[in-house]
Parts: sequence; C-alpha cells; structure tokens
Amino acid sequence: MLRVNIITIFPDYFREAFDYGIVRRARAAELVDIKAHDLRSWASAKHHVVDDRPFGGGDGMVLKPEPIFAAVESLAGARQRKDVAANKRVVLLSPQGKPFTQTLARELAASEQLVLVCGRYEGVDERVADSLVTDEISIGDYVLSGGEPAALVVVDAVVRLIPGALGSETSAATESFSDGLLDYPHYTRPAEFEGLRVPEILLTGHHAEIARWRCEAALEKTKRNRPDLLEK
Ligand code: 9D3
Repeated sequence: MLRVNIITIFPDYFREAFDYGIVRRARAAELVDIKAHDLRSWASAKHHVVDDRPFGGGDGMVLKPEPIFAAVESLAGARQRKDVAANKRVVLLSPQGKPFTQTLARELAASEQLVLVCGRYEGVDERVADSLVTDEISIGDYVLSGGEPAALVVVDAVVRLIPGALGSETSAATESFSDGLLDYPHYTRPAEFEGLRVPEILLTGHHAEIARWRCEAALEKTKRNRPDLLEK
C-alpha cells in the first residue's frame, strides 16, 4: 500500500479531488492511502504562523522551515536526509524543481511512502529543499499560484502506475509516451457528423491497414503538436 501525505495550507483544496475514476478505485482497493494535512497544525500554537519576511529583503513572504520540518518528520518518521534507500520520497512542488516526467512518476510509484510539500507565497525556505526533500519537482513552464494543483497532477500520474490500479483492459506500458509518440486520433459513431466524416479506412475492417494508418496519423500529430518529441 502506497501512503501519500500532502502538506498544504489549503487542505480543503483536496476535498473530493481523489474521489473520481482510477484514483477512487485505487483507494477503494487499498492500493493507496491519500491524506491532506494542514501545515498550520505544525506551527507554533500561538497564531499558527507559517510564513515570514525574506532575509535580504524583497516582496512577499516565505514559508518558514520549522513547521515543514516538523510536519515531514511526524508524517514520515525521523529525518530522512535524502533517504531514498528507505523507499520514502519527500517531494517539494516548486517552480524551481526538475521537470515532472513519466519516468519520475514511475519512480515515485515504486516507493512505499510519499510526502508532498506544497509551496505558497513567494517560495519556501531553501533549507527545506537542501536538507529535507529528496525531489524538487515542477510540472511545467507556467506560473501557478501554489504547489497544490501540481500535487494533484503528481498524485494522479503516480497512482495510476501502481500495479493493479488500471483495469486489465489497459496497461500503463502500452500508453502514449511509452513509445515516444502522441496517441493516434480516435473516432466513434456517427460515421458522419454535420458533414464531418470519419476516415474511410477505419470503417473497412482491414486491420493491418488500420494499424498502418494509425501509426502515420500519430506521427503527423506529433510533428504538428510536439516536434520536440521527434528530435529525441
Ligand atoms: C510570482 C512569483 N514568482 C516570482 C518570479 C515566483 C513564484 C513563486 C511561487 C511563482 C510561482 C509560485 C507558485 N508555484 C508553485 O508553487 C509551483 C509550480 C508552478 O508555478 N509552475 C509549475 N510547477 C509548479 S510546482 C509548484
């Protein structure tokens, strides 16, 4: 059973987020347990302050290290200090992270315990990334308001890779990105919709020719939308 603990100042953001589709099924089958925790419950009891002004000056606020260290230590046991060997990964979602990829998702899915730390404000005290976190991850080159939407993305991509999470009809290994191309185009009935026709070859039942058409169509689509994938 993979244990996923999310540390956030907005635990309610995750209400219902894991109650749909494959993630819901994986939770029901006890393949994964997912909990979101309020960072403020590890802040000093007085005012539950989790942020402070940046040393050196500048705009905005920075998440303080103490509540994050306390939260991770209470959820994942004693200080990991990059203890990948124990099969625990402590992930910081941050715009400065390494790109999240299917390869990284597979690695995380092979762990026993994941702690996801969601950043907010201008950032997180760098001692968290330096001394607590095993993986600092970004989900792409665009600006989010915080790490929470990125945590949703990571959990979704990881959970569906847990053995048994996908139905027997699909295997994660045969999906798009596994062969480095985008998926081929899909069609269903009606064969003509407002004058838009489904490619004739798909209606013929010539399986070898259909496979060939799909291969070429996938290549065309990849050229158009993701030429970077072809250069590799
Ligand atoms: C407007 C503030 N920016 C100053 C240049 C820095 C900044 C800080 C914090 C920008 C975004 C954020 C919040 N984003 C995340 O925590 C985040 C994120 C993202 O923004 N893009 C892609 N992946 C991720 S993972 C976490």
